[in-house]
Amino acid sequence: MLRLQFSLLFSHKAVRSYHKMSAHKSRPFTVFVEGNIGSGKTTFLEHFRRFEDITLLTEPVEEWRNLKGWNLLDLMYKDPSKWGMTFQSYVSLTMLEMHQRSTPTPVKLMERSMFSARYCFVEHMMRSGILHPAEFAVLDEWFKFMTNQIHIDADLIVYLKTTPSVVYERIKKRARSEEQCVPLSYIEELHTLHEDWLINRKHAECPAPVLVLDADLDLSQITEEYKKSEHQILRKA
Ligand code: DCM
Ligand code: MG
Repeated sequence: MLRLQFSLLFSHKAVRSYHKMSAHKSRPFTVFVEGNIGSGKTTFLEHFRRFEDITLLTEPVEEWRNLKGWNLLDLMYKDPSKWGMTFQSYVSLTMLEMHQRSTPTPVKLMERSMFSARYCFVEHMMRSGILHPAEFAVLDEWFKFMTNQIHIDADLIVYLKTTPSVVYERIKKRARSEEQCVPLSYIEELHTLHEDWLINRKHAECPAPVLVLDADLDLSQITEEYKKSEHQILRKA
């Protein structure tokens, strides 16, 4: 009897310490920052640099611009039908690597995700006929495999909501060389796809609750807007 009680006590203790350990080692609170091109995603991430215990993962654009010397972003914008598939499959790979990257902090903030790649950019390429239906089918099968077989953590999506004409002006000012040929109609279509995914929930799975911020505001006012998300992202009581 005594032995039984002792072993029960021991096992309770073991369970408690196991929980402590797993709580400590548990995965970080994971936030995706989503929004149209030029919506200020990178600026939003920079805002959080002042806080401790948060890992910032910016979109791997530099990797897309230099894969063994090849600028896939540029190739894709110059000849989307030829390079769209190659570009989006490399985007998926680099995004998956970001989703899988372990972080030493309790909060992980990521610029975009595999989900916006699929539901906004690949979706646009499919609908506009840039991707051949067979190319789309391959990308979609990869996406389904990755999201079904590999657990992708997501706790919150911050949606930097903008008006297409506002970000269009910003993109022209920012003058990222590859994007200079982008027409307003493309930005409008991407806007609709973000809205359909995150607000209207029309055609796809949304992996986490969505916090919407007004990202039309200019730099002098945007900090106040960003601050509205600190509470949820930093998990303050
Ligand atoms: N981009 C893309 N497809 C993706 C993700 C991004 O074509 N799946 C493009 C859009 C921008 C550039 O990459 O031209 C970087 O995105 P942003 O400026 O929105 O961070
Ligand atoms: Mg950016």
